[in-house]
This record gives sequence, C-alpha cells and structure tokens, in this order.
Amino acid sequence: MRICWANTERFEEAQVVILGIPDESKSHSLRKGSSEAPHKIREISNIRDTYKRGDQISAGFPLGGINKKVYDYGNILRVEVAETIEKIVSRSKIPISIGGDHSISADIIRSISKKYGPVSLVYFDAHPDFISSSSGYYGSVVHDVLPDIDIKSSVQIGIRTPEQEEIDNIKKHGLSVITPLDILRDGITKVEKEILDRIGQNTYVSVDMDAIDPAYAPGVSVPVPLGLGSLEVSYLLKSIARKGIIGLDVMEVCPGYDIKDRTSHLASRMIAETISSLDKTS
Ligand SMILES: [Mn+2]
Repeated sequence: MRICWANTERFEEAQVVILGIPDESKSHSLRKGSSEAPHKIREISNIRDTYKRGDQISAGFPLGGINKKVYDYGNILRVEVAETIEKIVSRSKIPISIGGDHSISADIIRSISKKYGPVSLVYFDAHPDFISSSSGYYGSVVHDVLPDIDIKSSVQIGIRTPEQEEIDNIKKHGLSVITPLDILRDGITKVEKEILDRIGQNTYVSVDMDAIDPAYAPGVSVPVPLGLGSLEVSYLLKSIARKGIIGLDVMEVCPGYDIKDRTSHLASRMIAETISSLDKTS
C-alpha cells in the first residue's frame, strides 16, 4: 500500500521519495512495535487523509496543497538504506523515510552526507540521543553522526529528558538546544527565526515523534510529558521546508501503543505538510 500523498508511479519524475524502513533492531525501548509504523502510517493516510466522491478516491490537500511529484518506494531493509538513499539523492530527489527506530536516522545521515558533506541537522526529539559511552543504537544517533553533521548549524528541538552524559556532550560540542519551555516563553516566531538563522543550505530534518506531547502523540516508543504541540512542530517543519531541506525522517511511531491511530495519522499529516511547503516562498 502506498501513502495517500503519492501522486506518481514513476520514480524518475519524482521530486520526493517516500520509503519505509520497518526495523527496530537497535531500539532498547520496553515498548516494541515501531517496525509496524511504515505500514500503519500508510494505511491510516489512505483511510483518514482521503475522501471519496462517486467512485473516485482522492487524497485531501495539506495547507498549501502539494505541487511536487511524490513517489512511494515501498519498504526497504536496514541494510539497503545506504544504497537506496544514494540512489535517491544522487538524482537530487528528497528522501522522506518512515521508521522504525531512531538509529536508522544515523544510517540515512551518513549516506546523505556523502553527497552533500556535513549537513545541518534539525533534530526533533524529547531525548538528545547523544550518548557516547555506547554506540550504534537509538540513544547514540547524534554522537554516531558527528563526522557527518555541521554541529554549529545544527539544532535540537523538544529536548526535555537528557541524561547527564548527554548534557555534557551538548556542552562539549556546542550543540544548540531548544526545549518546549523555550518555545512557550519566547513564542514560535522567535524560535523559528533562531532555527532559520542557524541552519545552512543542506538541512536534514529528523523527527522522533516523541518530541510531541503524548496528548497528541501517545503511540511512541518512549513517551515523555511536557512535549511540543503538533501544530508547533508542523509550523516549524513547514518553515524549515520553505527554506529548503535535503531529507526528512519520521521515526519511533509505535502503533500498538497508539490511541485510535492518532499518532500515525499525525505522522501522515506532518509528512504532507512538509512536502506542501518545500521550496515555496510563502
Ligand atoms: Mn530519538
């Protein structure tokens, strides 16, 4: 099943390529099931983000519509990430990956930086994922990709439950962090400007759905209260996409713990909203 936002059958003409990576082998979460997310998000998109008129089923439009060609590549194995991302970015298409556990992002970022060099990383997450005493799992993503990112032009958004080791690493490497309380205090437009001023030309966006408050996104592997609003995250995604991104991933949806599939639906919608805003001036 393809995501409902797919509007071409031809990979060659696509500007955006959706791919699922149903793998959670490097999660340490007590909650299992993020590997079910690619299927569930596609399924829910076809149920809730479409409408039927006569015999015709069409996808609804996100705010601003979609003027890109979007191709759904289907699912790939974790071991196929490097070759698949290379195939997509070498043709100057934008990959949008659906996980799976967050460690997959490290594989994607490594591959994408082979074309673009060190990327500006915008990392939405409740957790910094900046453990250095252990590597190759969902808690060490940022440390694992340090050679592949430009840390001065990178930013973490939504952080609210760091370990001491991660706080130390954030300081040591000078990583910019925006917490939910920062957004509450400063307002979304100030934070938006701060992010846009920081990021460079080659920006990769990684979204751990646990950045969002469990009230909006209960179906995640590691939920943490006091999170971002779904509208705040979507607003920032659209703003960053307008400036230009080289890729996006949406990770850690855990359908078995969801409430009426609202997290999967939100993930589908956030993907559409991001595509809608790509390279637009308004
Ligand atoms: Mn994460």
